[in-house]
Amino acid sequence: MNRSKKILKITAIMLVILLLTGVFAAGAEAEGEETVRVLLGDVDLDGEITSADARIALRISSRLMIIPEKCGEEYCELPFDDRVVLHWNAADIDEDREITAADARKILRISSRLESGYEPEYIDIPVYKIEYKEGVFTEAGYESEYLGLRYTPSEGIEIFPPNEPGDDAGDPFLKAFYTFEMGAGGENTGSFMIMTRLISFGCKSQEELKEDLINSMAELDESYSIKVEITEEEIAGQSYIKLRYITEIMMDFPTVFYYKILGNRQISIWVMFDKDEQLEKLMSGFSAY
Ligand SMILES: [Ca+2]
Ligand SMILES: [Ca+2]
Repeated sequence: MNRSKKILKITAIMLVILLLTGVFAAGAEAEGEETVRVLLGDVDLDGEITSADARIALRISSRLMIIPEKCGEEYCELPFDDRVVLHWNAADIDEDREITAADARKILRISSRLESGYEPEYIDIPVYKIEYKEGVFTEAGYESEYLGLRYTPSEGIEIFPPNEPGDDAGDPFLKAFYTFEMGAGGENTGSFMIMTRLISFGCKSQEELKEDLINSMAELDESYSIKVEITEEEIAGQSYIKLRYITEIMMDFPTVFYYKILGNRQISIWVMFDKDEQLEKLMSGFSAY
């Protein structure tokens, strides 16, 4: 299999895995730099619950919209990432961590005063006020101030912008929530990819993420006989959760994921290789920004 086909294949598998290991946390309980208060149901953040909010929630539920065009002044100042998280949490009025038609229906009922015993409910959501910035390719390799990483490929390794995720490449949701930063690989060297994901329901600590991974992997293990090892490791001086597994789904590829929580993003580095020397060689290119 040539390299680009291999990368395309692993991108498709990776998305499946990311969906399987969905990690959402209640925003109100998480630690952020600052929190802002949001009225549940006020999806456009203009301070009141109207039929416009129900309409937006419905559009979000059918993946037709990510973020409303208008919002209250104090919210409009926030970076895109933070605003997505606020709109998202406000739309999930039944607080089941999903935006569905049921949320839209409930918001509509409140706006038409049909919801008996309705009391306004507010939640505090952490905001980070750091605009997400993708890394750049330089003469020496790749660097990202946001991630605090540089990558300098060793001999035989090339770096490249990773392929878009297959058929979903045009999906605005994927584009907003997942950023494919870069990939690297070469003949007989294995390959890796860095991607980041916006955590739409607020943020959790790295410890909580680790616990979630352990729990969701235990479930996977039962269903798919996946061997999993979860430890911690430093990359460029930062601590990452390291998840290593071998599975029949992956067949010939041992796989390692590195995860880190950074503000409202989850950073993943996904490595596929045949031998441990290849993993070491690939990872030795990382240094601190
Ligand atoms: Ca509103
Ligand atoms: Ca919901």
